Amino acid sequence: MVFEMYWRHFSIGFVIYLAVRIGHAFYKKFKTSTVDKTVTETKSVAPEFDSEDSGEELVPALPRDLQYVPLKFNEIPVEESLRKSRHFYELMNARRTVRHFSTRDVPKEVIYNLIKTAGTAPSGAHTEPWTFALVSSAETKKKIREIIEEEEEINYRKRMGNEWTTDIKPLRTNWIKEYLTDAPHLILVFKQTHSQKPNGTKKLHYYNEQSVVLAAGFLLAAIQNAGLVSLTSTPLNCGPALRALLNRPTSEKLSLLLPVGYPAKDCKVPDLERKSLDNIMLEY
Ligand code: IYR
Repeated sequence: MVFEMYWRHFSIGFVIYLAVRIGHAFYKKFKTSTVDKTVTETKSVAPEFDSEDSGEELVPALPRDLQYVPLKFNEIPVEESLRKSRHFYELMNARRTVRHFSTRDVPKEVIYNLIKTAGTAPSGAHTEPWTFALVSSAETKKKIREIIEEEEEINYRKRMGNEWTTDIKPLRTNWIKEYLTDAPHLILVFKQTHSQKPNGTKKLHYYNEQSVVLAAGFLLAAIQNAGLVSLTSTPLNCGPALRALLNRPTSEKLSLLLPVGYPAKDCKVPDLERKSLDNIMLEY
């Protein structure tokens, strides 16, 4: 009886109820998806980051009373900036990736300077999340070559697939890596995902990916500046075996392997062009 008399009211009430429920569900979904995105991005710059408070007393990784000193800044005239920037561009534009190395030695002192230069790169919260493993002994280079060639053969034959191997065919690469034993030095760049604070707690290495890649860029520039050549290689699936060979902890991941030395006598490089300024820059 009551329903028959008031069915219109009941219907309107039900529709309002449904609208509120649906609206609320959408609101919740939108809210969590924005939160999820933020968490994902935070995780990508600090993978070990946990926003939950563990309850332990936190100590900053840098000294609490960090001192400040005047910036050492040598101002140079604008004309000199122009000359130097042009000169540096020409130097860097002459850099080429080299796959054929001479066995000619390079003094270790030079390599130490290159690695010191790489270590001047900026890093997240000044964590300096890099380890440069310098390998110059013939025996260890041979072991590294064996590990890499074994994995690279599988990479080329199975893992990379047709599209990838077709794309790189003009570069005439394969799994045989003579440069690993010919070059006098190999520098393996490891990124440290975390380390330890002086009080023994875990020190998070924010932006370790970006920091290490920046350091590698500095290293490549330093190699070019020193009149040497390199190959920016990323040995696929070799990280754990190389880490074990060099006794590095699991908190370190292999980022890059750079052979450093002189080019082989008749070394040829592909005739490639670089994009022009118009193609890499937008001005606003
Ligand atoms: N890492 C392999 C394959 C390779 C991949 C790319 I991308 C290159 O630009 C060149 C080679 C190798 O070093 O042979």
